[in-house]
Amino acid sequence: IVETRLKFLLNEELLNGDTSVTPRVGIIMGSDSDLPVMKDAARILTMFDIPYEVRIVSAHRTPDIMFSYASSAGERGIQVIIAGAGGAAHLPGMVAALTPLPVIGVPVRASSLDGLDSLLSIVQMPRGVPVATVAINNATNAGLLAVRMLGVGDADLQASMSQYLEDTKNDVLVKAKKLEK
Ligand code: RP5
Repeated sequence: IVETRLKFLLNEELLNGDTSVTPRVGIIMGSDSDLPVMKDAARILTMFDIPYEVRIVSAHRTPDIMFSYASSAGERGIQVIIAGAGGAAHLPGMVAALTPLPVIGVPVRASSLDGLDSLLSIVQMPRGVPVATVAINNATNAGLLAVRMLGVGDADLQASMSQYLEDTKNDVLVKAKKLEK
């Protein structure tokens, strides 16, 4: 992955998205206050050249919008949904109940319980409706998992992921070498 492909994305650019291409990943979140965490998923998808859209969709405040978003996502070309929420974080589970697409949940640290409330709300889905849950505030891993899902049957995307892993390893080796000096 070439460093120059990394763009720093302003919040507004993120929310507007690139309307010229059909998004393959939907990044949704319960509030704009989740955006500082959730933009890490967008950063990863940008690195891998995967089109995405970003939307504020609240399970509690805009349940009708959540319903229409989740139930129409597949027919609009979305292949994976990344859903972030904090507190009593129902969004990922509710969305997973409304679509056959894979849903990745990001527990956002939003309350005095340090994100444990969000984590348990998202990870403890009852049998039958899975949400692939990443660590608290770890939207980077949500983006990477979405890339891996889209990479099934896509050799080029898998090669890019292997390169990413190689780059990650080299980063560690460089830092370890510096410490030795
Ligand atoms: C959740 O409530 C959102 O996902 C957010 O993490 C949390 C707080 O929302 P705001 O009060 O900041 O809008 O629904």
